[in-house]
Amino acid sequence: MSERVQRSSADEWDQLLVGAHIATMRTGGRAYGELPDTALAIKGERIAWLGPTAEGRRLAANKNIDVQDLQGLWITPGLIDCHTHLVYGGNRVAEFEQRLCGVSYEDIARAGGGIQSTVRATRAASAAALQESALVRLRRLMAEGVTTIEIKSGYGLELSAERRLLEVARDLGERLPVSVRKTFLGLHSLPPEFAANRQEFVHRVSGPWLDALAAEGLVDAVDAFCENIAFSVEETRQLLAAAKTLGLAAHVHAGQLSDMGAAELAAQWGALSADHLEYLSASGARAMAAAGTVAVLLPTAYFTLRQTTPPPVALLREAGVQIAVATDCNPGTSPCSSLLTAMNMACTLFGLTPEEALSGATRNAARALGIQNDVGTIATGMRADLAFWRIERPAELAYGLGANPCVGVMYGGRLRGELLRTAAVVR
Ligand code: DI6
Ligand code: FE
Repeated sequence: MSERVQRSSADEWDQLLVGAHIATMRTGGRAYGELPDTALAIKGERIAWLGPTAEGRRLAANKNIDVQDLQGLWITPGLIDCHTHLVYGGNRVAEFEQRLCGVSYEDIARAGGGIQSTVRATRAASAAALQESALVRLRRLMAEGVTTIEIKSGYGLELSAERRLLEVARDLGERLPVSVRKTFLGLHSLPPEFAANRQEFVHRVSGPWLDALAAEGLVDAVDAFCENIAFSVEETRQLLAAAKTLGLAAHVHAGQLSDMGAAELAAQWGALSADHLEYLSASGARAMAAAGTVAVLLPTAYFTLRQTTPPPVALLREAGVQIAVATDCNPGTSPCSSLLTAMNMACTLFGLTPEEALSGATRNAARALGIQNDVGTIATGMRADLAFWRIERPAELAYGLGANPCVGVMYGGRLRGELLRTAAVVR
């Protein structure tokens, strides 16, 4: 009986992958959730079956199914970059030079540079120009196995420019096979035209602007930069409350430069993630664990700002907080379009294990976006978003600097890349 069920489902498989090491990134089994001697069947956009190689071959025999022998490659879930500011105008290379002459990030921000200089360049840029520059960065990420990316607005800070950023983010996902999650980072920095009227700005962001953008289907989640150079806990709370009313998810930039209690706030409002967390108290970590709020670590921003206080990783582990890792790709604090580099730095600078770093860019990144039932692990029923690697063991993904062992990427069952040429197509 069970064989008949399996046989009838095998009739519907499109592809069977054999001869690979599979790192499912599921918990509870071997390291990296590795499944030895396992074949993976795909039907349409989804993983249809995982089981012993010999059985997979037998079920697929004499059927119209593509059987590919991957000859020792590793398969992981497609990587997920769960925190980026991918779309922006201009760059901040002059500020990079200033910082190297001793001017601090905060001083530059207070003098009207920093985020504000990117806001000026972004407001002046056309949608086409924004898309072209973001495409370059997105293609680099995708070449490293990224299949889902979160993209924040936050460099427009007026309704029309924020809309343009979110539309560009949406369009990137339509132009390329990658899945895009769109976050309205309305409270990123106070724009100069509201310098004398903070309250009015927070009111507009949390009220009419959020309502309009959400109604246009441009917002999956909101975000706020809760920091002494940006927005207070009370101001952030207003945006989180508005998001909750609309049934939208939330993220919070918390504890990047100081501990203002933003992690507690994020947890209290059931935010999916609190991000950065260089400055985090034990009570903040406990609150996050209790609420299931994921800690998104951004080591390339820490590196760029040459910070010296890493996030309290031991505390996060002890409290049982799930840890994700992302690029924070942005022109100011993380001009980085390499998630593998972020994974490396999560290990070398923050002390994560390579397995934690890879979980952070797959399973826990999915959780940080609320899409863990769809992507981030390899299991029957999950979307067939997969990355293929020429490596000996998965720790290699966090080990290299500037190395890219990705030889193919599959988006919803569709394969792109070199893999097509190097794997032996059996049938
Ligand atoms: N924290 C960051 O690291 C980015 N935004 C934020 O709130 C940096 C933004 C920038 O400097 O352009
Ligand atoms: Fe950020």
